[in-house]
Amino acid sequence: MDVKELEQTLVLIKPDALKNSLTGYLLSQLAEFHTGLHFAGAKIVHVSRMLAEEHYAEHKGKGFYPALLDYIMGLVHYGDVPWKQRVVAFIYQGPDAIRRIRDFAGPTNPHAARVEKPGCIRALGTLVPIKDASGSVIDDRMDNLIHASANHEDAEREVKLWFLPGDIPPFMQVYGTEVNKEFYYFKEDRLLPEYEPDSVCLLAPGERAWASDLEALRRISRGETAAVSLQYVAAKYLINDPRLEH
Ligand code: 3AN
Repeated sequence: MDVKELEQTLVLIKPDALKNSLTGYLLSQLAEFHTGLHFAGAKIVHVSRMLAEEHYAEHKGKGFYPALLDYIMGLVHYGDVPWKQRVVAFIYQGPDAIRRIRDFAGPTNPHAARVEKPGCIRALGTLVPIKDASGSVIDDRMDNLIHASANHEDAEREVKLWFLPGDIPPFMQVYGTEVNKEFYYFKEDRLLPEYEPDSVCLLAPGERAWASDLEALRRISRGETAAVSLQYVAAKYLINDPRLEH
């Protein structure tokens, strides 16, 4: 099968969709019958700040960025109930998967979605004013229920950020993997070659990992610049790990 047939895209069912009991509706909208796509991965994730920052790295510095992190971390919709702070992450796979899912999701802004594409998923979302300390409205937060990768580059980055190779059935894996040969420990934003108290083992020898992550870890451990940050690699290994400061 050629790679185009196996195109993957990341979908996140966001906390506003969970809160409004829309998960089943969204999944039936995206079913194979409608989209022609298949699940390649699925997990329930308590989104750490590290993962949220990496997922939305392109928006860092924008006015809505802090509110966007709070939103994806579930702090907006489940601020007082930590165990409900989660998203459901999926990889959908199949021909033209990125564009097909984006078509079902619709425009980013829920108001625009209602006008331009009534019936699309995001038409059910809402806009919430973001206020500064003095109470003045500085922007809007877009509660748009679903995340869907925007293009091939984002899809690869996002699938590898949220999923390990072992989360995906072997015949559905499209990105290069490699067997790791080193120990990599992580502590306070640093990469360590050996265990230190309170460090977390990201990878041990013999484990299969994304080849691009291993290349990044080798470069970072030599003090060289890597294509992705240490936080980008570490965030995935720390998904749902209670040792991480959430
Ligand atoms: P999409 O999710 O359609 O790919 P992105 O990647 O540009 O859109 O934005 C990611 C998320 O950031 C959106 N889902 C939305 O919640 C939020 N966002 C994007 N642009 C704005 C904006 N101008 N004001 C407020 N929130 C925004």
